[in-house]
Amino acid sequence: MIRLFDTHRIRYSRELDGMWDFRMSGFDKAYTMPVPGVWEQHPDFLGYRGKGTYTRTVYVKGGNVRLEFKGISHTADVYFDGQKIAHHYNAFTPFSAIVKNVSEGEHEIRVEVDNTFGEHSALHVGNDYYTYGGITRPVALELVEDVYIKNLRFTPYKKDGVWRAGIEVFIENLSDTEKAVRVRAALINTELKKDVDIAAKSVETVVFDEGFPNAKAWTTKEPELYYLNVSVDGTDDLIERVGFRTVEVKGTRIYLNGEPMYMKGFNRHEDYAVDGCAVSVQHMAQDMDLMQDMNANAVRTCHYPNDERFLDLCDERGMLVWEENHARGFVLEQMQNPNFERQCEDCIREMIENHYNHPSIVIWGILNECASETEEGRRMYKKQYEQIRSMDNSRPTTSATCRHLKDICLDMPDVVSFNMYTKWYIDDDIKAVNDREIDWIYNSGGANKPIIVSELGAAALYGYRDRSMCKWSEEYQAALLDESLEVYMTDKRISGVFVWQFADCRVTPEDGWFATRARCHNNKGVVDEYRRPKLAYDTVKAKLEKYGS
Ligand code: ADA
Repeated sequence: MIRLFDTHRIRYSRELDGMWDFRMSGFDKAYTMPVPGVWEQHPDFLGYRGKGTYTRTVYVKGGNVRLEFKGISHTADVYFDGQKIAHHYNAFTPFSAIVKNVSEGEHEIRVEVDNTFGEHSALHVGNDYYTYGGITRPVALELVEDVYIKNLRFTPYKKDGVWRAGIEVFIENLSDTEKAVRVRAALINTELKKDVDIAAKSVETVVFDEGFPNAKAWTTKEPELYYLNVSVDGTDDLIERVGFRTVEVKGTRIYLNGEPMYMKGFNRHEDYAVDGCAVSVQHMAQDMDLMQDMNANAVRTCHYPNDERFLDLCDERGMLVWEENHARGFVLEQMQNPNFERQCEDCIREMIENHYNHPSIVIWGILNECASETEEGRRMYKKQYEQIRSMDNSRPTTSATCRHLKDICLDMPDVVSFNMYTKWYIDDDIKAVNDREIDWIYNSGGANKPIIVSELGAAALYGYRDRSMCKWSEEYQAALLDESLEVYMTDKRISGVFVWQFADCRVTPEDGWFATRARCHNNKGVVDEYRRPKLAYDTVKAKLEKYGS
């Protein structure tokens, strides 16, 4: 499934999950490979970095074929009957392509997938997570009319105590002639309609602005969701699931529906022992169940946009989301890769265009631990914050820094966030370091802003118990999290904490520094990669229950 609900009743849509033919460059053998999936699951490709080709045939009745790929890791070139129809970089954002006037019958789809590193890939690099290879998220094949709904945006707000919403419907006319169409939007027993003329080969935006007096708010405790059903002349439709909520920053707090909110939860990589990054819905649900069992109300999509089915789950469960663009720990030299700025810009645009309607996303993040201590870095941070605000001014922005006492970008985000590993990487007093960090933030552009501790934690090897409390033992990790959360969650200057990290994840073995991590995994999970709880599980559960309500 491509979403956790049906997005069409009129438009023909089917999913291309299943076994595709597969060839890996340099291998003579023919394979079949599951989609969604990662090729690393096959014994011939356990750690393979290269170029693989997926192929399958599809029968279509004829017409305009629209293919939607929710994620291919990390670069894709898509061919339809041998003609190239799309190129896309980045495993973590969706893309689509349309082939017009396809004849009835069997047709071939070929996807050339590349997960190699090099200058061509500024964001997927050797890192403290793994870049897998494959068609890692779902694929849908649709048939669209010459006039179809390209996208829609839902912006809820309150006026005079009544819920209202702006609804923007983006309609594309693929034909060579102008078209007159009627657009309908149905939401909570309200039916709206507008007639519009759309010029040939263009996109028109139809805007509704309406009150919904019977709407109930989306909150973490009661995440009320509604189906917004938009159609065009009864020949095309798009169904979105929306929630009425507002997010705003006032002084040093973040407000959800006018109430101060405290975000408490986990950093979660999309990585599961046997799934790789192609995490199944069952394992997404398991992650959600475990995080909520530990009393979390928030999750950070470290360090990239997430699978939309997980975001759907967050909408359903009232889980607050910090979603961020794809970047982890780049020094200035890496940010000066000639592809870096364009690849970041593409990622931000695709993230917001596709994830804007999720009520659970309450903050956009950028550039985790990048070169925010440099003037050149500052220019790029500024450009990315401006891009986000130009696309969405309904949510605050932030960035997780580790350039402690040197960061020169704290004046730009709405919320200041920092990652801190006191008593893991730096042996010092947790409270003293925290006080020093916040004092410095207040004097370096971050005054009068909410503060979030976006990462804190320690590593432990699952099953390694040692009552001496040495590092890497489960006992040490539990004790460090207990002490850290006590300091951060009782500090009234802090509006949220994200434990690093929910689950152990695979790291890139080719990279010298990360290859030194035990098992070639980042072992700071509260559960391991099979979601087996460590001692820290109950420690974090107790702390998140006690504080942050
Ligand atoms: C950084 C980084 C995380 C992870 C963490 C760690 O804060 O943002 O991705 O690498 O350090 O485990 O050291």
